[in-house]
Amino acid sequence: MIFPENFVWGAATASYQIEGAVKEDGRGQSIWDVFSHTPGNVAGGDTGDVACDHYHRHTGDVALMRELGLAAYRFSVAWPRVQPDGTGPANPRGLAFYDRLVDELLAAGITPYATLYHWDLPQALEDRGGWTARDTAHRLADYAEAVHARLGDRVRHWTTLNEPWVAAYLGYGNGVHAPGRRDPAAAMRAAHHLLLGHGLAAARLRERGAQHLMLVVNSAPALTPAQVGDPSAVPGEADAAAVERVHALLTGQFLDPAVHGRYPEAVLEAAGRNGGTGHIQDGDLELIAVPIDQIGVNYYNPCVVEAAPGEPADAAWPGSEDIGFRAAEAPSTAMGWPIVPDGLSRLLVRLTRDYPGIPLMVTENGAAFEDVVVDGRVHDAERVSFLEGHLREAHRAIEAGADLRGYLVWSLLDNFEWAEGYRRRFGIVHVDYATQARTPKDSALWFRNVIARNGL
Ligand code: PNW
Repeated sequence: MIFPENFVWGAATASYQIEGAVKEDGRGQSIWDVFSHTPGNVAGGDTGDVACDHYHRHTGDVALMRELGLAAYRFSVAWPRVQPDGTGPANPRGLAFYDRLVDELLAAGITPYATLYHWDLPQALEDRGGWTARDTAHRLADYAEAVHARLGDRVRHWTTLNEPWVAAYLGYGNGVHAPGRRDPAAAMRAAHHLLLGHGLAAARLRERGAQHLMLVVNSAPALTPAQVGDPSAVPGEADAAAVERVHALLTGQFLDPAVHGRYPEAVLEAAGRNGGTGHIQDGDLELIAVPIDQIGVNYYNPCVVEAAPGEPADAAWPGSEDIGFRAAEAPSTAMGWPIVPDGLSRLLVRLTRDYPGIPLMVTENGAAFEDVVVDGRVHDAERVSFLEGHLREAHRAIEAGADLRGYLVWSLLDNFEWAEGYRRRFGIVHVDYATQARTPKDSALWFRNVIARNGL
């Protein structure tokens, strides 16, 4: 099972999840510093204060990436390192860290993929309304310009946002993520302002000559319980409508505006019943629909739903009031997420159909398991089988016509898994947080072979 020539193999991380060094070189506070330091928000009271100490260990970590044969490394830039208060002149000491990292990656023959926003909003901006405030979108564009001015001569691949659905609905809807607000109307405003920020930042990067622009969404096919494990199952009318609505709320809400310059009807209806659509101003959709060069897809598991009038609404899903969210009948990871590899092929094929002409990249795929180091090894056979199963489906999608250009595993390192803290390990490299020792798991050694032979 060989992948196309020039298929991009790599791994991904995010700033707050690995860097630590939260007070160094003038870094300001982010919403995740405040949120994780507020008791009750993160399992075990964990914070990103130290994390993988990548800020001090980046040289060794890049050497590790090279040993694994990664062709690409997707990282994110911490906005509060660049602009401690989210506005104003850039902090050169904060940018210098990414400058060093990029130079090391290039020297190792690894292509840097920079993400501008992977959820660590400067707290000073949150104090002015965060993503519920329209101004934050303009601030993102200024920040994007500052980062591009420093790194744009060497970084060719730029992502504006990572998973705006999570940032909006877990951050402002059900409060599971920072800033921990619980208000569906706020979440819908946040989603729009994130999109506006994407468009304004993308336009700014384009003006500066950026050529590979990507928006990264967490996407998943919506499936009925019967469709899990049975691609031939055909849902009834009501269930099919539920599936389409969930798809519109999760994926269409972001990709339809960004690519086609329009919102799905289901999103406008949900906004109408949750605070109104007044925040969507004339001309916004034109600003949002700046052409992008690639769609990044983070896939973990499908959304299993069925029509269920009278179910209590899920706080993270305004617009889904008559839809029931179900557990899939499938084995699951340590996150409790069902393992459904063919969800990936279904998704990639659909995205190619809905957004033709825009290449796709799997920007995250991976799983948490209960990994233990035994005699210097981590035998994570479950992760190997998870990754292998998903790669088979990625290959199948390509054969079915999906324009898939690369695959990045989440994650390079075990790291701060947001509300789950350090107890959930997604890395292909194990991290002992007491010593910061890195141990490549069996999955890392397996992945090195996959990369070397460009397939399975
Ligand atoms: C993604 N959910 O987050 C992120 O991009 C990563 O930073 C994260 O570590 C990874 O997936 C694994 O979780 C998500 O609850 C976090 O639906 C939570 C959800 C989805 C994605």
